[in-house]
Amino acid sequence: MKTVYSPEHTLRNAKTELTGGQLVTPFECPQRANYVLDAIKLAQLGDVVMPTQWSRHWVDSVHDKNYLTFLDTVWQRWVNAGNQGEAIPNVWPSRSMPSQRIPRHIEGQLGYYSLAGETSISEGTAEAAWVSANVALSAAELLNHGEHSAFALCRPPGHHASNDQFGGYCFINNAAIAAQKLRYDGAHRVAILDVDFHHGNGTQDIFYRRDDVLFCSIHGDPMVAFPYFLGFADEIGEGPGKGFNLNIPLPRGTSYSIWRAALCRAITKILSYGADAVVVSLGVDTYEKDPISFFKLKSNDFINMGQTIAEMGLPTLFVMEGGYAVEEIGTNTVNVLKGFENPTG
Ligand code: 5XA
Ligand code: ZN
Repeated sequence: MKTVYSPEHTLRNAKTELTGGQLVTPFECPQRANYVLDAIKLAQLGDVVMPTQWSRHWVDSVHDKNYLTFLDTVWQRWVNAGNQGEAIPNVWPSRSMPSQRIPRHIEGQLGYYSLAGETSISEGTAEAAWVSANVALSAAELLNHGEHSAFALCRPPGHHASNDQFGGYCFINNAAIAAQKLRYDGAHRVAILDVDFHHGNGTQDIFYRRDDVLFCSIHGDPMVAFPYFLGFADEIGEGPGKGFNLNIPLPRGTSYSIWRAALCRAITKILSYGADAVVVSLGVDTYEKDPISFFKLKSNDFINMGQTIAEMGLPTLFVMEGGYAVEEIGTNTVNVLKGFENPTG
């Protein structure tokens, strides 16, 4: 399997994350992608290729134009306003202030265009997010050229980014734009299978009213896990999208046997949907030692995860999302990809 990777992910190198009332070094750090790349080379998974530059059209097709302008300009505007630290939102349009006006002040805009406050915007963040989008699009193009599978080593991740909001370490929704491209390239029906520990609220939101992209997610119960306000089992899609959204929230301490039963449920749904291609939002923060999650998957379980996904027999694009047990992220990610390539092994 080929991997698409760009060293320019390091443009995203924030120094602060608001967690536990403190500004800590972000869990989503450049070392993550470096560890994954090293493991791919060590396992001789296949060629590692650079992304090509794609038209903005693909990103425009899932994100609001004004949001993208905000993303492209926020850092300079933040600095110009005299701020010393990284750009962190601190006010939101809450239930008691449901105004849809977009503030002019950068502080107000940060709140308007964010869904969480842990994710600081730093110099280079927007540039890295655009490179990450190009990584996803280039990997999708490999499927268009007849590859059965490809791995987009995206960083920053994307599945929390909605049409017009960043947060949860995500800015541009890489899996969503890849699904858009696969549709355009001829797949009539695309399924997105999100196996990250966290619910992919952004991806769900983008496709919630559509029947041409099925979204299935297995994740920590949002009553007790980020993103808290989306990801419940009764969210099944709306309008033409009704029946094309499947959420499987699972409790603290979930082991692989329970998790795998959920995967098989999602796979049954994808097969009965008749998907022509699958995009896997591949987070490995389901791992037992992940510092911000609460499932109990072991490194070897990720091999079986890949093998089980392979049983669908569909063209599959893996898109990197979360995973913060940094020293094991390479092994766990490559285990999924190796499992996919050796379904019987
Ligand atoms: O998949 N999403 C993540 O791994 C980020 C979660 C951020 C929680 N504050
Ligand atoms: Zn996650």
